[in-house]
Amino acid sequence: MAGRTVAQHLVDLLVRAGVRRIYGVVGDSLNPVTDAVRRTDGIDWVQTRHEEAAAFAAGAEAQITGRLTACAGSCGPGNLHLINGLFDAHRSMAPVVAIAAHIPSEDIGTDYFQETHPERLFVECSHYSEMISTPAQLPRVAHAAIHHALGLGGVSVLTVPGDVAGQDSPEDRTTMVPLDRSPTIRPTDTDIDAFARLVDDSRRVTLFCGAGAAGAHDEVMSFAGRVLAPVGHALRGKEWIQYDNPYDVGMSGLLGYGAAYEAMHECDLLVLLGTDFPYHPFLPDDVRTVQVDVRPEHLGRRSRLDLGICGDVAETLRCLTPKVTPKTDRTFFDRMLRKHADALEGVVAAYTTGVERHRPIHPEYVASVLDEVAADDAVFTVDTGMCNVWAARYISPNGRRRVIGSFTHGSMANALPQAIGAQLPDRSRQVVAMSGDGGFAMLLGEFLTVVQYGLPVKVVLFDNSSLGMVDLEMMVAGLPPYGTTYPETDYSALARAAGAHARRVTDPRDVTDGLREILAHDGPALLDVVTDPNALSLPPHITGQQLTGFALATSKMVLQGGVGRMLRLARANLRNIPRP
Ligand SMILES: Cc1ncc(C[n+]2csc(CCOP(=O)(O)OP(=O)(O)O)c2C)c(N)n1
Ligand SMILES: [Mg+2]
Repeated sequence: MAGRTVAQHLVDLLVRAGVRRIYGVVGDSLNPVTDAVRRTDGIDWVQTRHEEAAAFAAGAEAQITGRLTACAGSCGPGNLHLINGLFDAHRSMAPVVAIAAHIPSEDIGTDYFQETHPERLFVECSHYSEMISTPAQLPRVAHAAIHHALGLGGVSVLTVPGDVAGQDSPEDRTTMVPLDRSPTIRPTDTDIDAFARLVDDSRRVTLFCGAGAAGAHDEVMSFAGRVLAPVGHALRGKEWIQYDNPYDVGMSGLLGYGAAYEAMHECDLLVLLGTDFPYHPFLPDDVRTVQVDVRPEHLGRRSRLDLGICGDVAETLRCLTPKVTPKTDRTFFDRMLRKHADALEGVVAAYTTGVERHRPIHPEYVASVLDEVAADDAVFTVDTGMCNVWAARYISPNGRRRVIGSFTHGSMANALPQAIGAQLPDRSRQVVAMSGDGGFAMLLGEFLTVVQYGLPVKVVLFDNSSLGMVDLEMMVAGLPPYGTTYPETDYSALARAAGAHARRVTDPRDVTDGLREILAHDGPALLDVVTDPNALSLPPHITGQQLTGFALATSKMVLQGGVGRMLRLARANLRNIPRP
């Protein structure tokens, strides 16, 4: 097509690569891009209030749809604001192209008004970060950006000076590679044979799964069944692996529960499947370890590695399972299932009965009711902070629900903008943001975005007037809480002033009704639940030192922690143990 500008050409390429919307905030240097979006069918501009939210939303849309998404910011501060959301998208491997508009090309290098160097600034949060200095570069550089984001999973950043974006673009004869069909990576036969030998030589095998086990539920179950292996998971593996799992022994890590830690430490072969689980103190160093990952650079970077397999989890297990000798000794497996059920019974007993009458409202009660009343295919976006703990323990995955958060980057304020990106591609799907009051206030302006677009996002606000997670961390470190509290704020009044439906609940008897009411509302809605700031949760494996610190500061605090519907699964799995 002749007579296109660089911006128009770029937008056309993004549409061909599957991008349906560009999230961002407009600006002078971005005008050629936004104008091209305005004139192009099949792509919309989504106007967020803060560019960080634009990047979070783009990352969430990519995680929900699996498609390429995009965000943009104007020169200098405009695109600089994208950075935290881009870090999150990149570390979640969400394919996102970010357009960083730049100052006029003739002024680069003169400390010009708003001058930054986006092509340098974004290097650390992208696979590809390049500047388009002349129109002739556009076709190949844009293709490279798209293919890096889709092919490697993560962010590409294109820095485009406003004047270059407005110039005429050259002809483009490059064919877009259809990257929506990702290839299957199959390990070599030598690797599979070595893997099978290790499994056959081991009496007690444990599997530990991460987000890389997405789409491999059946393969993991049949392999676990053949070798009688307990199956644990990391937080990001939970939504793919924990449901319909007769081998479940829970989650390991700071928010862990159940017997995953024991199963991983007491086996003689640990199989890590698609996990880049970062907390090496939770991984054994005296157990033989096999790791399977499509990304060879992840192999062995967290733990001991006796065999590293580069391959898809599902494909690797499809090749491996028929080659291993079925195991018949159930001793270890049954012991771990019992341990798991006991561990869950233990915390449920500690999680005081009568919580439905507890005032201030106990956040775990809110999460457990939300789990019951939310849709079977709901998307939950979860704020960093205590909401992470409540979602990990109470939101039951089922293979249709999705749970996304800032699980690798660990940024606050992710839930609300991620809900925007999760809702826009499908307004009929229930999207619930589980927000902390600190996180919600941090990107509060995005609630106006939700209302502006009439998105039926439901915000469940865990309003404890505090930065609760940090309160807990300070106590664990033996410090008195400091800088962690906020004055009480009626967020329901704020939400109503913004034009949404909202309700504030302070009485636990209103929680179920309040949740049902906002979920049923046809439009943006918020439930401000005034929750107990002293609802604490501790990982099952804290050190003595941490405990001492904790004990120092905790004299008046109540230590509680439930596990919701997981106990039912654990009890049901126990029934599968054959009677002697
Ligand atoms: C951008 C950012 N700033 C600071 C932190 C450190 N931090 C982690 S959780 C948290 C508190 C979150 O408070 P809130 O959203 O109210 O959730 P709560 O833990 O109280 O449920 C803080 C300050 C962070 N992770 N990200
Ligand atoms: Mg809070």
